[in-house]
Amino acid sequence: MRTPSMEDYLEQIFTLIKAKGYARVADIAEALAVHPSSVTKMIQKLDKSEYLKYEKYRGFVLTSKGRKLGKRLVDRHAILEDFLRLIGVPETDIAQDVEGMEHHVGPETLSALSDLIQFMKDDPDRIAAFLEYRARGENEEREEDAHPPDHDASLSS
Ligand SMILES: [Mn+2]
Repeated sequence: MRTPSMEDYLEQIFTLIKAKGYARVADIAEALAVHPSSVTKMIQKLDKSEYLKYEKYRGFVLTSKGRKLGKRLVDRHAILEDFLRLIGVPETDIAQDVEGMEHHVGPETLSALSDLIQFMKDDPDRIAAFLEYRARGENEEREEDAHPPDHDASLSS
């Protein structure tokens, strides 16, 4: 498994604070499946970059810079998740794929994806047409596997 990045930490911290009002090292460690000492190290790094203010024994709070970026990261995650779900990616793949994709998606791509999602949702027929198109393709592939095309027949026709 890949090592969570600074963005993953900030995203997780923002999510925890939004849900519970605070983020504890143990909760962050559990959510990201890392050792608590890695969390402490990253918190110090985020503190140095002024995304949060770390106070020993008292925990930490996000700065406005940290809140702003945290929100952007959480939104980006949500948009990508929405997008994959919309195009019919199985739930079992969505979480892992978003984790891999999100760090590479720039604002222009995200904005285009966001518009595409809206475009599709504005008219559910568009989504239905796409899903149907994909289902048809999959059926054709299955048929081709079952009956490999006869080359002589296709040449003579
Ligand atoms: Mn994420």
